[in-house]
Order: sequence, then structure tokens, then C-alpha cells
Amino acid sequence: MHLTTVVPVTLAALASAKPCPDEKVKGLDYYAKKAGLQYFGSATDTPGQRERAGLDAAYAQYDKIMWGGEFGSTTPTNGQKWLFTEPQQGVFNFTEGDYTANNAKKHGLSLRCHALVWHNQLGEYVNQVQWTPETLRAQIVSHIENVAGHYKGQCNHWDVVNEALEEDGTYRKSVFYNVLGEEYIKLAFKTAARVDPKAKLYYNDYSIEWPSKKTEGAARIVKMLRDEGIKIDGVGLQGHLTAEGGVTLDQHIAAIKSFTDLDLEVAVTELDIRLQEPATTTNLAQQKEKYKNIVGACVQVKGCVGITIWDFYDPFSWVPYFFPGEGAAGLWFANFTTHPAYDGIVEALTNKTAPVGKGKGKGKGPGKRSLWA
Ligand code: 9MR
Repeated sequence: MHLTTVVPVTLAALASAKPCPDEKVKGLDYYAKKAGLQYFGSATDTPGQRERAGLDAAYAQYDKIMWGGEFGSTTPTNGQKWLFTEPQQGVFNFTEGDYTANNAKKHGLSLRCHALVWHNQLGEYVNQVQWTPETLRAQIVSHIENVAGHYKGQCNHWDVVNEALEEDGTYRKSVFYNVLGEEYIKLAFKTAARVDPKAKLYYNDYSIEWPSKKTEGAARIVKMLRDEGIKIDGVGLQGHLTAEGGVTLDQHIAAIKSFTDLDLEVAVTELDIRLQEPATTTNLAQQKEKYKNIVGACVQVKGCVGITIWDFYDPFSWVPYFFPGEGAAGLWFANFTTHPAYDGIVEALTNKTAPVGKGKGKGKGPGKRSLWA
């Protein structure tokens, strides 16, 4: 063989070579997997749905972080919600959700899908139609068949029912509950299990990150489904927390364990920790501590499988629009430098504290969670 033929082949092979494992980005997903979790992710959206418009100059840098190896999972912040997927009755549109789903596929991230039945961001008709139990049942089934059907095989997790509870643990009086009572929850899970049998099916809510009546309410939903043989795989703890709030590591551990003890998996699904603006050394240090606590709790309880932050980039966070005067809830400032909380998360993911609980530790099987060494 002539040298001239050997050299080009070698160069071509080098050019197309995949990075070897130690060239992998040492980002949050890398450390999470080392700690035995399945993923560390971030929610994202189509540019049109991001909270702040006119930041086009930031998109390239944003995309590089979002899809460049820092994260191993993503969730469409808005794109798979009813408002976008079935804006008019029987008219389906997957453009918004597909943006995130396709990018996840292209860049090798897993996808947490969100959310099939939720009282918020519905097509207007859902609150206007005079439903009978029969017509609402048919509507829920059709919505799930179409949306979960479209994404079949792509969703690692589905948030099947979102925020069905009030703070005191009683059911939220949504259109679904008012017409069907708790039957709507059973119907949603039953239908999702039939349509996408391989997706892990989750109940997802906020203020269940510490023991409370609401946390008990979520466990009650799980038991109700289990008593009827309906599949539910996990509970999502959203994690919309405050830097100033008093929730402790032990409280997070107790809440997560209350679900993994039911032989369920748990995910932290929408984590962000807001602070009173402006950001100062003091409140950023508090925020770091709080991020460390919830991530540390997930690492320490077997059965807590992964963490998703509700967009990593502060300008795209929902927080300032819902809580005037509060913000800086993510991990990257507007100028793309990271919060001290980023280092806090890495510390939590590299901590050697022994895991607790009898949860399934589904990342690597029971009891096999490998701790950072
Ligand atoms: O981040 C989402 C924001 O862009 C929407 O305007 C808002 C509408 O309520 O929903 C936000 O996401 C929510 C999520 O879907 C469910 N849990 C609470 C989240 C923050 O409101």
C-alpha cells in the first residue's frame, strides 16, 4: 500500500473520531452520572416561547451550553402543554414541542415530557365547553392518545398529571376534577400507560419537596392508582424554591424517601431557587446552600433518579414575571458567568455521604449507586 493512500484515510478517520470519554464535557450531567443519578437536565423552549424576547445575540452561547454536553436531559418548558398541542378542540400542533424533542434527539439528551393533564395553559375551550362526564372523558382520552401518541418512544418520563393538589393536600378544583372527581387522574394514567407503555409515568407537583399535607396528598394519589392496578412509576418534585426559605437537607431527604419507600422513583423536575433582587454575595451564598441541599438529598436517597433545572439561563426564567422583585433563580447570569450555586451543585454531586433509603436506585439498580470517589 502506498503511503499516499494511507495518510488521507488516517486523517479522515481522525476527523470523524468521536471524543474519547475523558474528553467529555465535565459538566453537571457528568458529575450527576458519576454520583449514580441517571441525568442532570435543563428545561428549554423554542426561542419564541422563552420568557424574554430580543436576546437573539445570546442564542449561540445559550445553545452551546444547552446542547453541548453540560446537560444530559431536557424538558420542553411549554411546548408540549395543551395550549400548544391542542389549541382548538381536535386540532393538534406539535411544532413547539418538537423543537425541544428533536434537539434532544440530535444532541443525545434524554427527554422528560411535560405535561398531559394540567389545569393551566389549556386551550380556552377546555374551560368553556359544558362537559358531561362522558364528553370530558372522551376529550382527555383523545388528547392523551394524540399527544403521547405523537411522542411515543421519545419520552423517558411523562408528567401525566400535573399539580392536582391544593396546598392542604385536597384536590384542586380544576375543570377536570369538577366534572370527573379523582377519576380523571385514573383515566389519564390508564390512557398514558396504554399509549406509551415504555415511558415512566409521573405525578408532578410543587411544595412537595418537604413533608406536608400536600406531600401526603401526592402519596395518596399514588396509593389510589396502585389500589386499582394502574401504572405510576414516579413522583416529580418540581423544586421551585427560595434562597431565603428554611427547607433543610433533612426535610428534602424525608420527602423524597416518603415516595421511594412506596417503591416509586423520584425526580426533581423543575428546579429553580429564586432570590430577592438584587443578587448579593449574601443571597447568592444562601442560594448555593439551598441548591446543594436539594441536589444532595437526591444524591443521598436511592430511587431519586435525576434533576432538571427550569432553564439554566436567568433571562429565560419565568420567575421575575410571576414574582416581581425576585429573580436570578437559575445557574447562569445574563452574561453567561455561573452562579456560586453551580459550584454548590458540583459539591453536592461529589460528596461521599452514604445513600439512604430502600428505593430502587433505578439508575444502576438497588444498592448499586456508585458514589463519587
Ligand atoms: O416556565 C413556564 C412559563 O413559561 C409559563 O408561562 C408558565 C405558565 O403557568 O408555566 C411555567 O412552567 C410551569 C410548569 O409548567 C409547571 N410548574 C410550574 C412552572 C412555573 O410556573
